[in-house]
Amino acid sequence: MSPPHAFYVTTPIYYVNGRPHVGHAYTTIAADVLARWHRALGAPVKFLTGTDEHGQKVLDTARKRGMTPEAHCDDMVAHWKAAWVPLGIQYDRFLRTTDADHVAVVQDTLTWMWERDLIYRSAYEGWYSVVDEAFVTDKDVAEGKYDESQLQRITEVNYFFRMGRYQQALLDHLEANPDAVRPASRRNEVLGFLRRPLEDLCISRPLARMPWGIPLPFDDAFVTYVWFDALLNYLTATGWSPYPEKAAPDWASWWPASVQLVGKDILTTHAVYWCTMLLALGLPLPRTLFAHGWWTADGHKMSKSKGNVIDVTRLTEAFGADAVRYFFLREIPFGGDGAFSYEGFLTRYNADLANDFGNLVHRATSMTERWLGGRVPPLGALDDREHALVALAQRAATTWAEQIPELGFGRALEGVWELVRAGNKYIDEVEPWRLNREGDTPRLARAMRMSLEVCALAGALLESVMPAKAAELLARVGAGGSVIASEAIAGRSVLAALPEGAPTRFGDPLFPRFTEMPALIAEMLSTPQEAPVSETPPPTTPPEVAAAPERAPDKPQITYDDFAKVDLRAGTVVAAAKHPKADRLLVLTVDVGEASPRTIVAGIASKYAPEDLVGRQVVVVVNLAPAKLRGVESQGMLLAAGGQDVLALVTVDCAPGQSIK
Ligand code: ME8
Repeated sequence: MSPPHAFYVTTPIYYVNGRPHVGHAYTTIAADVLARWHRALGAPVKFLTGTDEHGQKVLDTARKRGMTPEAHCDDMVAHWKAAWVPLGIQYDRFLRTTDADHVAVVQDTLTWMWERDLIYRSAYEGWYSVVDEAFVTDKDVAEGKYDESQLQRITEVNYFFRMGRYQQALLDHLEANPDAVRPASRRNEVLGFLRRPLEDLCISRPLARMPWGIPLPFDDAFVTYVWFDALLNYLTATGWSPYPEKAAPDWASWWPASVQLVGKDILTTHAVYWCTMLLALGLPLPRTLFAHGWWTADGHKMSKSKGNVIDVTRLTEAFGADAVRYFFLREIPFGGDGAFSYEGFLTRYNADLANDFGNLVHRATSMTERWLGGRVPPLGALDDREHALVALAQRAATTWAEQIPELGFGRALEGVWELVRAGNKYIDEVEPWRLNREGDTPRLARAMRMSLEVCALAGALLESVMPAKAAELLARVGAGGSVIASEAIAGRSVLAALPEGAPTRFGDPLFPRFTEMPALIAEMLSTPQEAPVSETPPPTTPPEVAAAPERAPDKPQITYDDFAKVDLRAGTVVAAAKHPKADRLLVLTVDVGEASPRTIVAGIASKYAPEDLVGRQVVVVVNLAPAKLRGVESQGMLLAAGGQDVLALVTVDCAPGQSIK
C-alpha cells in the first residue's frame, strides 16, 4: 500500500479585534477533526491556524483600548490560544501575521512581484469598507450592498496587484476542477463573479493614514494592505519563499494545501484574490477551498460587530469540549447555515449523547461488570441478528471513511448513531438480563461482547470528533491502545477486535444527562444582555383574512428565534405500513437526506392508506426529540393541515434533506 499523502489543512487567520466565538470555533473544530483523522491514518499532517493582526480594524480596536497595536495583539492572541486548549484543538502552527518569518515572506513576495511588474503604482479613488478591510465598487455601493455609515471615500496613490490579468486562467481552472471550490453552490457563485470584469487589487495603504501593516520594501511611505498580507500566511507556514534559495527544503511537500476551510463571508477573497495571487506566483491552487455556512444567533450572523456572539469557552465549560465538537458538526450539513440556540444544544446533547450513546456504553459496561466479572467475554458463533449488526458496523465504518475526507461530518456521524441505536435495539431484543436469569452463559457472553464491540467501534470512529470521550470509552470497554482505531477509521472490517479477557470498566455516565440548562448558561441567560443590533424589518400587518369556521385558537406570538429552532426538512416517503398496535397511526420510513431514512409514526391513518404515501414528498420536523408512540419510536414528525382530524399532508417539491423555512 502506498504511504498516505501529506495532508495540509488551514483555517482563516482570525482578526484580533475581538475574542473567539462559536463561529470561529466551528471552522477550527472542523479543521482539527480532519487533521486528527489524517494523523490517525498515518499521514504527515500540517494544521495551520492563527491570527490576522494588521489593518485598520485592529488598529482602531487597539486605540479604543488605549493600547499600542503590538500590546493589544499580544493580549488578544493569548485569548485566542487559550480558547483552543479546552476545545482540544491540536494545531501544528499558530501563525501571527506579526511573526518574523511571515513578515519576511510578505516583503519578499512584494519585491518579487514588483521586479516582475506584477505590482504597479497608480492613483485611486473609491469607497473603502473598514469592516471588510477592502475597497468596494461604486456599483455595489449604489446597489445598497454596504452600510454607507461604514464606508470612507478615499482618493490616494496606492499600489495594485495585476489581478485582472489572471481572470481567464482562474475561470479555466475552476471549470476544469469541480472540487477546487466547494460546495458546488459556492463554486457557481465564484464562477458568476468571474464572468464580470475583474479589476486589479489595491494592496497598499499610505503609512500616514494606516501605519499598522508591513512596510513595502520598495516604498517605505506605504504598508501592505490586509488581505495581501494575510493570505500569504498559508504559504509562510510551508516554509515557501519566492526566492528558492530561501525556501525550506520540504515546502513543496505541503503545497498545494489539501483543504482550506473558510466561512462563506470570505469566499471571494480566497477563491479570487488568493487564487490569482498564486497564479501570479506560478504556484498550484489549493486542492479544495471549502466555504462553510454561518451560525446565526437571534436570527443574525453571529459576529463581533453585532454583539450577538455565543461564548464558546462558556459553552465548553458547561457541556464539555467533546459535546461542543459533536454538536456543531452533527447539527447542520457542513456548508449550510445553522441557527444556534441553547435549547437546541441541550436537546441534541440529551438525545444523542446522554440517551443514545451514553445509554449504550452504560448498559454494555454495567452488565459485563455485574454478570461477567468485568472482562471482555468470548464471542462464539454469531446468529442472524448479530450478523446484521456486524453488517451495520461495517457500513458505519465505510461511511465514515468515505464521508470524512469529503467533509460530510454530519453523514459520517449519522452512520455511527445508526449503529449506536441498533446496538441499543440489539440489547432490548436479546434481553441479557433474561439470559442471565436463565443461566444461558454462552449467549449472555456473546450479547455483551457484541455490545462492547459496538461501543469500541463507535469510540474508534469518533476519536477525531470526541478525542477525550472516545479515549475514555475505549479504555472502559477494554480496547485502550488497541488496533481498532486505525482499522476502523480506514473503513475496514472491525467488529470482533477486542482482546478477550481484557478488563472492562463501568464508571460515571460518559455524558451526564441535563434535566435543565446547566447553571453556567442559565445564569448568563437570566442576566439582561445588551440588545443586539437588529436588522429584521418591523413586522408588517398581516392582510385581513375572513375568519375560518374551525380556526384553532391563536397561540402566543413567538420571535423568529423561536421559530428558527424548528428544523424542517423535505423528505420522501420510501415505505409505509399500518402501526401494529394502533389503528389511527401509520409507521413511515422517510428519506430526509441522511445516511439512512428515519422512522416516523404519524396519526394520519384516517385520511391516508399506506400505499397512497410511498413516493410522496413531505415536510418533516427533524429535530423533534424522538418519542415512542405505542411502542414504535418516532424520529420526527410530519406537517399536516387540520386539527384532531388530519385534512392533508403538507407537501413540497424538492430533494430530500432540503431545509425549509
Ligand atoms: O475574516 N458562523 O477574520 P474573522 C460560521 N482575518 N463561521 C464564522 C462565523 C459565523 N457566524 N463568524 C466567523 C477574517 N466565522 C480574516 C481572515 S484569512 C487569510 C483572513 C469564521 O475574524 C469563518 O471561518 O472575521 C469566517 O470565515 C471567519 O471566522 C472570519 O473570521
